[in-house]
Amino acid sequence: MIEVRLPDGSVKKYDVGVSLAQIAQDAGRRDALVAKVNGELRDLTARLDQDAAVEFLAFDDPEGREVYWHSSAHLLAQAVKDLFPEAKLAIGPPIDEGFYYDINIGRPFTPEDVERIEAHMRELAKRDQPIERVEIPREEAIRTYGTMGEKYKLELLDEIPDARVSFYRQDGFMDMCRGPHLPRTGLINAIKLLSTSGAYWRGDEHRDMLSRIYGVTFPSQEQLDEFLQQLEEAKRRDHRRLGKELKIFAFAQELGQGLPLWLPRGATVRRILENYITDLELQRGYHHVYAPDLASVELYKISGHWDYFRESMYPPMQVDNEELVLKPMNCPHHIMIYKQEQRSYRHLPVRIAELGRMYRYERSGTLAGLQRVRSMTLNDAHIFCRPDQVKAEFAAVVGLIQDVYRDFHISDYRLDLSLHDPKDRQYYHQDEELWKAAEGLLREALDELGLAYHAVIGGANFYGPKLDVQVHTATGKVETLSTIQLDFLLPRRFELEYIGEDGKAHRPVMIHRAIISTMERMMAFLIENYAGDFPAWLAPEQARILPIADRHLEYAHKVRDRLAGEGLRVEIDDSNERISYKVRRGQLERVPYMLVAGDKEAQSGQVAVRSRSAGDLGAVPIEQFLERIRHEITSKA
Ligand code: TSB
Ligand code: ZN
Repeated sequence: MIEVRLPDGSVKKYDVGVSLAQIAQDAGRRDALVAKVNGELRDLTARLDQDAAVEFLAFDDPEGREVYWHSSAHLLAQAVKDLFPEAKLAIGPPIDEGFYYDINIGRPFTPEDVERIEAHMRELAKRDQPIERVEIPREEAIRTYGTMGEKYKLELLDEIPDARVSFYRQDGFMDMCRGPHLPRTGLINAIKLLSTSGAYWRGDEHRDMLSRIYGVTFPSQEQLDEFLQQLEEAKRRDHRRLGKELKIFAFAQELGQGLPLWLPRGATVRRILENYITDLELQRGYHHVYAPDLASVELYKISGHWDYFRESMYPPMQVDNEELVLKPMNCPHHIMIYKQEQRSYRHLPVRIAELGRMYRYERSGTLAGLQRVRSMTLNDAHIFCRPDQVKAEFAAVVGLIQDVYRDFHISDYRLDLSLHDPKDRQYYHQDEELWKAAEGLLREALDELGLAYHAVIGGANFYGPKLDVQVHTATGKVETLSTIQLDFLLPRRFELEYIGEDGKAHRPVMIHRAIISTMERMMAFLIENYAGDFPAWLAPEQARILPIADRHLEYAHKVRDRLAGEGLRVEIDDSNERISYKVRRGQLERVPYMLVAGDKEAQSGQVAVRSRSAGDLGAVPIEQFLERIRHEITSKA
C-alpha cells in the first residue's frame, strides 16, 4: 500500500500502481486536467508506486490551462495530418492565450483549409480518444520519423540526448513530446482556430518558411464566446491599429525598428501631455532641465549602468579620444546638475525634472508599437533629499500620481513592489545592506500610506527597489506606467553630498520617478484606454467646421479664426464632398465636435453643433459653443 496526501491535508491509502485519474475521481475532482506529484507535473494517466503528495490542476490554474492548450495543439496537428497526410510537422506549443502549430504543407493554409481543420478537430475531440504516453528508444523514433519524412522532427530529435524519447498517442496519431497532456481528447470542448501566419523554421529567415496556425480552446462554449468578445474589443482598442488610422504615429522600415515617428496629430497630443505634466511639476517644486542625448561612457561606468545595464544600451562610438553612448537613462545627467552647486540641508529636497530622451536596445521580439520602443522620452525626475525626507517625498509623488490618474480617468491599476533578487548577481549591485535599507524604507513608506501592493522578487532596477504602477494593455499584457524608485547606490557612486545642520557633509538619497511614463508608452495607453476617442482637452483636432457648400467657406473661415483665436484646435473640411460624407469622415476621425455651417448659420452667426458624445445639439451662437467646449476642456471631462 502507498499513502497519498492531498492539498486539504487528508491522507488516503492506495494499492501500488493506482492511477492519478482514479485518485482524482475519488477526490471528486472531475475538473482535473493534470496532476502535480511532489510538485512535478504528471499526466492523469500516470500511476503511483510510492507515497506522494498529489495535487490536481484544472483549467483555472495557469499550469492546467497550459496543458489544455498543449493537448489542443496536438489535436490540431492530428487534424492537419488527417486532412493533409503529406504535411510536415514542426513545433506546437501552448502560448499565453491558446496555442499554435508550425506546419509545412508547401503552401500557406487558406481560410477554407482552416475551416476544415477546425471542423475536423471538433470531430476528433468528440471521439473522445484516450491520450497515452509511450516511451520508445531514440533509434526507433529516428527510424519512424525517417520513413515518414518528418524532417523537422528529426532535427529536433537530433538535439535530444536521451536514449528513450516520449511520445503522446491519440487515435493512431503520435507526436514526440515531453508532455504532460490531458487524459482524453474529449475534454477539449470549444475550439476556435484564430489565424495563420508565416513562420521560419527555428525563426531563421534562411530556412524553410512554415505555416503557423493559431488557435484557442476552452472547456465550455460560454468561455470561448467570452474570450472571442474580449478579443474583438482588444482589436477595436489596439493602439497599433488606431494609431495608424488616426494618423498619430508611424514606423518606417527605412528608419529602423522601434524608432517611432510622431505624426502631426500625435505630436499635438504629445505637446499637450508634455505641457500638462511640466506645468504640474513646476507647481510642485520641480526644476525642469535639458541634457544631451549623448554622454561619455565614463559617466555610465561611474553610475554602474555599464556594468549592469549594458545589454540594454547601444554600443559606444569613438570620437576623437572620447567614447560616447546614447543615453539609456537620465539619472547620471541629473546627478551632474545636482553637483553644480554646493548643497545644504536647507536646499533639499532638490527635484530635477526633464522630458528626457533615452535610447535602449530592446530585443526586437519585445517591441510592441509605441508600448515598447527603442527611442523614447521619459517624464523623468530625480529627487535628491535627506534620509528624513524620503517618506514625505515618496508620499508627494504618490499624491501626484493619484491626481494625474484622476485627470486621465485611470482607475484600473495594480501596485507592484519590485525587489531585487539576491541570487541574480549579474543584474543587481551586491551590497545587501543597501538593498535591505532601501527595500525596508520603501515598504515602510507604502505601509504608512496604507497602499496595497504585490511584492515581486527580481523586478527592481540595478540601483534600487521600486514601486511600479501596472496597467493593462488592450492585448491583455501588463505594463508599467508610473514608477517610484529608491536609490542609495548612485549617490554613493557619484559621492554626492550636502552640508548638514552640523556643518558636516552628508549623503543624500535619490528618488527616481516617472509619472506619465515615456511619451510613447503613455500615448499607447491613452489610445487604448479611450479607444481612440480622446476627450476634448487632449484631442488633436477639437472641432471641425463643415461648410455645406462653397459659398459657406468664407463664413467657415470666420468661425475658424474666432475659435483658433481662443486657442482651440480647429480645422475646416473644405472638400467637395456632400455634408453627410463630411460628417461620417469626422466621426471616423474621432473629432469631438463638428460644426455645420450653411445659409441659416451664416446669416445668424451660429453653428449647428454635432457632439461625438452627446449627438446633435442644434444651432447655437458661436460664443455659446465656445463656452461649452471651454468648460469641457478645463474640466478634462
Ligand atoms: C524613472 N532611471 C529611472 C527614471 O528615473 C528609469 O529609467 N526607470 S525605468 O528604467 O524603469 O524606466 C522608466 C519608465 O520608462 C518605465 O517605468 C516605463 O514606463 C518606461 N519605459 C521603459 N522602457 C521603455 C520602452 N522600451 N519603451 C517605452 N517605455 C519604456
Ligand atoms: Zn533615474
